[in-house]
Amino acid sequence: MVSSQRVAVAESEPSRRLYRLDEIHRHNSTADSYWVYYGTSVYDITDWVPNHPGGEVILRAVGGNIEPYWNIFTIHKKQEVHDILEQYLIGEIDPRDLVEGKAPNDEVDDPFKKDPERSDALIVRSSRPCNAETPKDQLETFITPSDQHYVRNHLWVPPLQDAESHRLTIELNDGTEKEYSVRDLRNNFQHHTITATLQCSGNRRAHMSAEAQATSGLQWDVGAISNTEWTGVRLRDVLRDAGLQVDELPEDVKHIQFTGAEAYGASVPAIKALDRYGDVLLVFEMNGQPLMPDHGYPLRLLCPGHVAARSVKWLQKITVSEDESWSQWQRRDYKCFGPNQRSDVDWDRASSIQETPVQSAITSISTIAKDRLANLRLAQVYGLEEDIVRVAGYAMSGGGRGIIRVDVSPDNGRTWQQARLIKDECKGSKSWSWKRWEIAFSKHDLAKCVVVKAIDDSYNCQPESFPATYNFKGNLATAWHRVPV
Ligand code: HEM
Ligand SMILES: Nc1nc2c(c(=O)[nH]1)N[C@H]1C(S)=C(S)[C@@H](COP(=O)(O)O)O[C@H]1N2
Ligand SMILES: [Mo]
Repeated sequence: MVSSQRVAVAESEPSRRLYRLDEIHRHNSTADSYWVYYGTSVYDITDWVPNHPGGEVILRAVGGNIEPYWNIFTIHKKQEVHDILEQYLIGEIDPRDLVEGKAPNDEVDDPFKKDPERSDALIVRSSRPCNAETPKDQLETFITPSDQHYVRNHLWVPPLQDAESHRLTIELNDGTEKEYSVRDLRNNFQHHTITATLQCSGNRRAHMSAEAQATSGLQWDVGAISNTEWTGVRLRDVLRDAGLQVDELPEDVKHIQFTGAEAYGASVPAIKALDRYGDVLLVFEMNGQPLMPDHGYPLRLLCPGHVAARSVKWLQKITVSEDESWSQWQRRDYKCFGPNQRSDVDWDRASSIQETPVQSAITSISTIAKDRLANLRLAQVYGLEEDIVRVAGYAMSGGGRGIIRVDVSPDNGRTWQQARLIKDECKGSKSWSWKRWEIAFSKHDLAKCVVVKAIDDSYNCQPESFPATYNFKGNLATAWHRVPV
C-alpha cells in the first residue's frame, strides 16, 4: 500500500511527482537519464551509475524494478545500500498502477543459475557471486588442488564456451583488430609452464577490521590465496604476432587492458605485460588440466607478481592503450588510501594496486607429544626433546621478489626465531610462488600470541600493526599475523 505520508511528500516536493509504470518503462529508450523503482518509490540513478561498485551491470535494471535483482545480488540487502538509493528519490508510482498496494514484480533472469558445482570444503564468504576461500589444511601444500583454489567472482561465471570455439579479440593502439581462437593460441605459440601464487588484495581483510577499524568488502581470513602450476602462451608472443612492436613500444602504448566475458575488466602496465622475464601468460591449463570454470575456462590472463585482480578470467578482449582500463575495478576499487581518508575520496588520486607487498600468515599451530618426535626432522632442526608446538604457514611477496627469511615469535613479539623455509620446485623466470615455512617451539615458550613476519629479497618487511596501514577498503592487509595461543 502507498502510505499516505509518502504521497504527501511526493506532492509537496515540487520536483517529486507521481509516475505511471509505462512511463518508467518507456523512459529508458527515450531519455539520457536512468530511472528505476523500488517498493513504490521511483529513483533517477543517473549520477550513481558511474559510482556503482558493481559496474555497468546495474543498467540491466533500468526502466524497471531493482528488487528482483537485489534478491539475486543479496550483497545489497543492507542499510547503507538503501541509504544510497534514497538520495536519488524523484517520486512515487501512481497508485492506479499498484496491485494491492504493490508494484508488479518483474521476472528477471538469474545470471548465477549456470554457475558450476563447487567443493564443499571451500569456506564460502558469499554465494551469489561466489566468493570462497581455500581451507587451511590446503594452504600447506605447495600446489593447491584446483578444486580447492579460492574463488573470487565479482559477477557470475559466464556460460561455458567451448575451448575450441572461444575467441579472443586483440585491438592494437591503431585500432586494428585480430582474432584468435583458443585452438590457434594452443597450436601456434610456444607453451610455457610456471608456478605462481594468486592472492586477492582482500586476503586477511578480517584481521585489519579486527585490529584497526571496520572495512568494507568480503571479510577474508588467510585463505584468499592459492598456488598453481599454470600453462599457456606468452602474451608478449601473441601481441607481437598481432602486430605490436614489443621491443620498442610506441609512445602511446602504456597499458594493456583485459576484458572478461561477463564484464569484469582490468589492466596492467605495458612494460610488465611485455617483459620477456615477466611471465605474463594467456593460460588454458591449471595443474595439467583444462582451467576450471570458476578460474577462467577456457582462457584467462595470468599476471604473476601482481595482485590477482589483474589476472582477468574468461578472457575475451585485449586492448593495447595509452590508458588504464576504464572498469570500475581498475579505477574505483583495488586502491589504498590513508588511515584518515573515507569513502568520499578522489579515486583518481591513488594509483591502482599492481605489484603486491610482502605478506605472510600462520595456517596451523599444532602440538606434537614428545613420544612422537623420533625421526621428526623439525624437532631435530630446533633441538627440541619436550612436547613441541609446530607452527606453519606461507609467505610471499609481489614483483617476483623471493622470500629470504621468515621470523616467528612464540611470545607476542618479545623473542624471535627463524622458520625453516621449505624447498619447493618453482617454475618461471622469477619467484612467483609462495614459500611454505614451519617452525617448532617448546610448549613452555608460548605466551599470548604466536606472531609471524616475512622479509623479501629487497629487505621489505611487513608493518607491525594494522592501524598505521588501515584503509577503508581493507586492501593489502599485511601487518604481522598474530594468533592467540
Ligand atoms: C540503484 C541501485 C543500486 C545501488 C544503490 C547499488 C549499490 C551497490 C553497492 C553500495 C555495492 C557495494 C556493496 C559492498 O561492497 O558491500 C554494490 C555492489 C554490487 N552491485 Fe549494486 N547497486 C544497485 C543496483 C544493482 C543492480 C541492479 C545490480 C545487478 C543487476 C547490481 C550488481 C552489483 C554487483 C554485482 C555488486 C558487487 C560488485 C563487486 O563485488 O565488485 N547492483 N552495489
Ligand atoms: N573476469 C573476471 N576476472 C577476474 C575476476 C572476476 O570477477 N571476473 N576477479 C578477479 C579477482 S579480484 C581475483 S582475486 C582473481 C581470483 O581468481 P580465482 O577466482 O581464480 O581465484 O580473479 C580476478 N579476475
Ligand atoms: Mo581479488
